Amino acid sequence: MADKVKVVLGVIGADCHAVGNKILNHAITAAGYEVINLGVLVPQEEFVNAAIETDAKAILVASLYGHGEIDCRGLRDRCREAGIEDIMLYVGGNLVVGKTDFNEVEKKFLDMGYNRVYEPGTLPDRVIADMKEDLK
Ligand code: B12
Repeated sequence: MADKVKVVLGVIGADCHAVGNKILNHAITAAGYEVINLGVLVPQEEFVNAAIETDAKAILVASLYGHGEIDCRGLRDRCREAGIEDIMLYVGGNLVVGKTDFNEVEKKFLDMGYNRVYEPGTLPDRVIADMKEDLK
C-alpha cells in the first residue's frame, strides 16, 4: 500500500482553543492522510521541525484567539530558511480580532506566504478538497 501523504496540524502561538483542532485531525485522518497533530500552543519552530522530521507536504495552522496576524507572520521565512520553502501552508480559524472583511484578511495572509486562507467556521471538507487538489 502506498504511504499516506503527511500533513502537520496545530494551533499556533499562545492559543489554547482545542476543539477545532480535534475535529480537523479526525476529518483529515479519515480522508486518508497521516496527520502529525501538534495540538495547541505550538510555536512556529515546532511546525517547521515536525514538517522536516516527517517529510510532510503541508502545514495546517489554526489561530482562533485573534492574534493570528502576529503569530503567523514569518512562518514562510522560517520554512525557507529550513530548506522547505515549497511546502504548502494553509491557515484558518478566527485570524483577526473582530469582524474584518475576509478579503482583506485573505490578502494579508497570502502576502505573508500562505497558500490558502480559510474563513471562520470553515468545515473540514473544504480544506480536504483543496488538499486533494494541491498535494497530488
Ligand atoms: C470554547 C471557547 C474558548 C475556551 C477554549 C477551550 C479549549 N481548550 O478549547 C476558553 C474558555 C479557554 C477560551 C478562551 C479564550 N477565548 Co475563546 N472561544 C471559545 C468559543 C466559544 C468556541 C470555540 C470552539 O471550540 N469552536 C468550535 C470549533 C469546532 O470551531 P473552530 O475552533 O472555529 O474550528 C473550526 C473552523 O474554524 C475550522 N478551522 C479552525 N482552524 C482552522 C485551520 C485551518 C487550516 C482550516 C482549514 C480550518 C480551520 O475548522 C474547525 C472545524 O470546522 C469561541 C466562539 C465560537 N463560537 O467560536 C470563542 C472565541 C474563539 N474565543 C475568543 C477569545 C477572545 C478568547 C480569549 C482571548 C478570551 C480571553 N480574553 O481570555 C481566550 C484565549 C485563551 C487562549 N490562550 O487561547 C474569541 C476570538 C475572537 C477573535 N478571534 O476575534 C471567540 C471567537 C469568542 C468571541 N466571539 O469573541 N475560549
